[in-house]
Amino acid sequence: MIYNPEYECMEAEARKRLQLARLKNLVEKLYADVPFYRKKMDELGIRSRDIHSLEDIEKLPFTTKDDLRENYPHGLLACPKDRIVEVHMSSGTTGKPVVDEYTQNDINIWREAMARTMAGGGCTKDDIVQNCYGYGLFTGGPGAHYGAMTLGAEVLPMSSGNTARQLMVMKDFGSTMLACTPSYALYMAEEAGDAGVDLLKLPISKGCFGAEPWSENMRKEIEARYGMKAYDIYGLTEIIGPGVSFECEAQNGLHINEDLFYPEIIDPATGKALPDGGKGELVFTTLTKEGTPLLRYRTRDITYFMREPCTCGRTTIRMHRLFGRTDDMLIIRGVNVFPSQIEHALIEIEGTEPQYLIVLTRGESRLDEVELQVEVKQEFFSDETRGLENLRAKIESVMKSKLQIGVRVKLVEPKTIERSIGKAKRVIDKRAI
Ligand code: DLL
Repeated sequence: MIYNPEYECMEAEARKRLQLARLKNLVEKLYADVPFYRKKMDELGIRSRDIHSLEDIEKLPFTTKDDLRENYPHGLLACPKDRIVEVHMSSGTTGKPVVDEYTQNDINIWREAMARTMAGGGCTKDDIVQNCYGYGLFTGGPGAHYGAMTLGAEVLPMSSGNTARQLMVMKDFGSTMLACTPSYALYMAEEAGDAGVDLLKLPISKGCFGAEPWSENMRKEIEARYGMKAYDIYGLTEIIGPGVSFECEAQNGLHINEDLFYPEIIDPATGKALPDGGKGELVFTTLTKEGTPLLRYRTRDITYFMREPCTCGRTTIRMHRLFGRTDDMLIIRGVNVFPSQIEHALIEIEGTEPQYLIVLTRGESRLDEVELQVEVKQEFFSDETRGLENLRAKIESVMKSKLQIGVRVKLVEPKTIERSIGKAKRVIDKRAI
């Protein structure tokens, strides 16, 4: 079902006119209300009157994750603080989170974007949506919640974890749609087997999965294990959360809600627009947001645009499912983690050396496991083992509170971790995705 044909099936020229009008408005507003953008635009000598076509967007400055970090927490706010009704956050590069602050109107836009997204996966008012994306500061839980409610579906706000209870609810309440990370969907499927729950006999028939990289193989496996159609959904906290782009029944690229989020693909090295179909870094401008609107935000996600018409009837531009990122951000159990965050946390712990290695695996259980090898000062090894054990427990607890994920720490003697002459190799990712 197409939730909003007026915007999703808009004629191309009409959409461009709408995007241009919204872009000019945004530039005007950012210049007037956000000193950070005013300064950037003054440096480039550009104002909204210089924007005559969508191509002119290239004259405008980019925004990066570092800009968000430096302006934490409220530096990019574009409206009076008392208009904010909700806040979400995700990890930034060195510990400072990335913040999205929403006005009521922003929440309404998010509802609309997520209603389109979940309708793309077949959600209707008759569905019972088991929402196991995390709630709290993460955008996944509330995003899917708003989308399902807007469509009139029934929502089970499960949040992530407690798999035995997830399976019980799935069975007893007859969930028809699943919303979670793809790796958690597979983990639950494993557990279902052990718990004697036959997923193929349950009414669950579709799911919308995202927040982390996944492959066609994972899709096939989820579809086979649940007897469902599995749809890829994409988004990021900075832009709105989930709801930026989504697959339709054709499962051939993700439709971008481009009347709300203007997309570009650039060469990450030069910042220049790539010819159509070129694979590069995805950049978004939020066309209608009020709280923390962003101009040309560099997502660091790699994809290309697909402009051929889609069989579903939507006319929006599509992006290929992601190929990876231009930076070293890891997504572990759906949580964004930068190796630099780990490094920052370690520096503050007495007794550790700044040498570490992150080893990622995805075992039988299908959940990501993290081993953090840390070099510690020699004296710890000559000490009684209690010292080592205390240090290990301390690092684990610091990591848990800083990263929001459990990490198994292995302490190693100085000079054990292999040194590299060039860029240090901090991560060994053995997950087969
Ligand atoms: O993960 C928003 C979201 C929630 C999307 C639920 C889909 C479903 P962040 O925590 O800010 O927001 O992480 C955003 O996650 O830049 C991508 O690198 C990655 N990502 C998100 N969706 C996908 C996907 C949410 N479908 C970052 N495939 C993004 C691959 C994805 N990677």
